Amino acid sequence: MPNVNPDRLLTDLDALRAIGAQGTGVVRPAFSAKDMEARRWLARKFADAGLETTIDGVGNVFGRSRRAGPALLVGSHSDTQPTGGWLDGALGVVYALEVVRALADDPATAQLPVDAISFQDEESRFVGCLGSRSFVGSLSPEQEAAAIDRDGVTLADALAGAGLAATPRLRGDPARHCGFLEAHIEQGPQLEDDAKRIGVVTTIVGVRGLRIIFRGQQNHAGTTMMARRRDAAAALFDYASAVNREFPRIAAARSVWTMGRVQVVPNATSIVPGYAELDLQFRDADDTVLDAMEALAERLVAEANRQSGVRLELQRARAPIAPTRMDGTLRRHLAAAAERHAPGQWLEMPSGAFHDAGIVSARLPAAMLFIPSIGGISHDFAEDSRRDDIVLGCRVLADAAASILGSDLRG
Ligand code: HGY
Ligand code: MN
Ligand code: MN
Repeated sequence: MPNVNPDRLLTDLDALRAIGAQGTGVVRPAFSAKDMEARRWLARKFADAGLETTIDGVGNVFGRSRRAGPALLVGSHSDTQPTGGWLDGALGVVYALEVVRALADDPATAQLPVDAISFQDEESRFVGCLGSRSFVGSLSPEQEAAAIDRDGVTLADALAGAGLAATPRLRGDPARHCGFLEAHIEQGPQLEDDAKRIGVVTTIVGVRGLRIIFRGQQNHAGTTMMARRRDAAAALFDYASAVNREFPRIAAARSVWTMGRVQVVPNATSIVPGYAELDLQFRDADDTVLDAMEALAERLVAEANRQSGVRLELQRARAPIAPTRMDGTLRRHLAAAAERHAPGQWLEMPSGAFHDAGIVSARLPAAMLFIPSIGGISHDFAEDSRRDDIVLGCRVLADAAASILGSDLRG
């Protein structure tokens, strides 16, 4: 059995947390100074664990085992949301490091090859899952050219600022890897609600994002009578109300939609706004439901343009991510390991968050393991998990990795 070292695991997780720490959370947006500092730290840790380590041209940190393949690729991402939790992504990256060391520490598994990776920009500062898209060859030149963050920084500027513009980019070699495992916090309440300690993921949701632009007429808040106004913010509020009224009619059981980014210009109390932006993000595990939601969003724009003096325009706000199913064979190895370490305390479940495993699954068999999030909280400084759940999750992942590499999956 691979020899996971709890102190070593938790010490490294706490060390990574300290890079970009703010209160109980972490601020390490892709390509920021703290993100790159964390990547260099990780590269040193991968090298100390005996891996041939590279930080590639989009910031992916890749540690290649010196043992002959096919190898198992294990990892996640180490960039965070603007106000991120300390475990989102970081858990799976430090688990990958610990799985490498745990297998090496056991003579029975010491020859099994595990490659480790931290992908870049999973959190969509520029392109959601930028690093895994680049690694599997699905990052389009158009996506890259259009990539700009919410402060107007382009991806090209960020790459240059991080000193990566001329650095070669790694492309995953399908002959090198028999599969990809990603461990992650659940980021939701299901495991805690069901008193379970391990989740084996079945499907990962698809995500789409639209931006609705509202163009009206800026004017004086006192002298412009209501009938004469072309109030961009009022039109935005009406549109958002229409979404919340109409989306439930076509939504499926686990459909979600979020309007978490709003801009009103000039955002002043005594001025009728002439311009506004609303981001509408929606997710589901079924592409036909996503298609229906997108068509409804478009219909609501057309209806608003027929009724108000404010002009609405619909733009795509992010690279879409398609729903994906996790690999059945890898899932069975995760489930068997979960039963060995937490008998009866695990379940199979969908992921409401998207993950690099969803992108990688287009090129490699991929599977995911969840540990519980306390209170189901994530994408918030309050994000946390119990230390014993963190250790248990790593033991299950290491055990599953060893069983996968010992199986005929390696061909
Ligand atoms: O938003 C997501 O699902 C991921 O955590 N970035
Ligand atoms: Mn994540
Ligand atoms: Mn996240």
